[in-house]
Amino acid sequence: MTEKPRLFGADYSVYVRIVRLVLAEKGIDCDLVPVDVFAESGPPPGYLDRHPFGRIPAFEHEGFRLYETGAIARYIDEAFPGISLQPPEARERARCNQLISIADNYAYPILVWGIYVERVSKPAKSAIADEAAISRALPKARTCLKAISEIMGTAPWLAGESMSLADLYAAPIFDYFLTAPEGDETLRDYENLAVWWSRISRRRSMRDTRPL
Ligand SMILES: N[C@@H](CCC(=O)N[C@@H](CS)C(=O)NCC(=O)O)C(=O)O
Repeated sequence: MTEKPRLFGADYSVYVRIVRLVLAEKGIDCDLVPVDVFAESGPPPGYLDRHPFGRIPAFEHEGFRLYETGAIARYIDEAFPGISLQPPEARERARCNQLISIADNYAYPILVWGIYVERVSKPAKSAIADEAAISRALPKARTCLKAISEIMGTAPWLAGESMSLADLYAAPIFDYFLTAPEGDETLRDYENLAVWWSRISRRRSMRDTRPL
């Protein structure tokens, strides 16, 4: 009987949610240990021993400590039973990894920080949205959706015939992006992504990991 893994982080975090989605899709129970990196006092004492860069998530399984979402997600997929979330065929797996890189390097900063944080999150905290920043982010957001849409093509999932880590990386990013009117408007131009979104957003794992 393997020990229950522990995930350190907060439910609002895109990256923590990616790991929670991987765990949920594989049917693995896990303890979420609260760590709020955005708290005024910073992360709790000792957290930097788990994650020297002070980000969330961090992960521990039977004494094996890990940080960086890509490493955690692949470890969970390979070390635990359940459906496989990495395509077995080399080219589909390369597409899956390409999409993960796109999510890390372009979609997360542009769709979440460039659009969602400015348009939705800041006004919700009575701060003023930076319209110039949104205008600068919008063409880049289109580039993100166009690239993801082209890679997906006519497949049912982003990296091919089966749901993969690529879908679980993109889904929390899209969930925030689509709360902004600009997100909804942009998605309408990419029919395959709109169909993908209606497919993934209805999954139980998405409901169970929704930030409170
Ligand atoms: N490269 C990290 C990125 C994780 C990340 O950026 N997490 C965000 C929350 S979604 C964070 O901890 N931000 C705190 C900060 O930027 O100081 C990973 O893949 O896990």
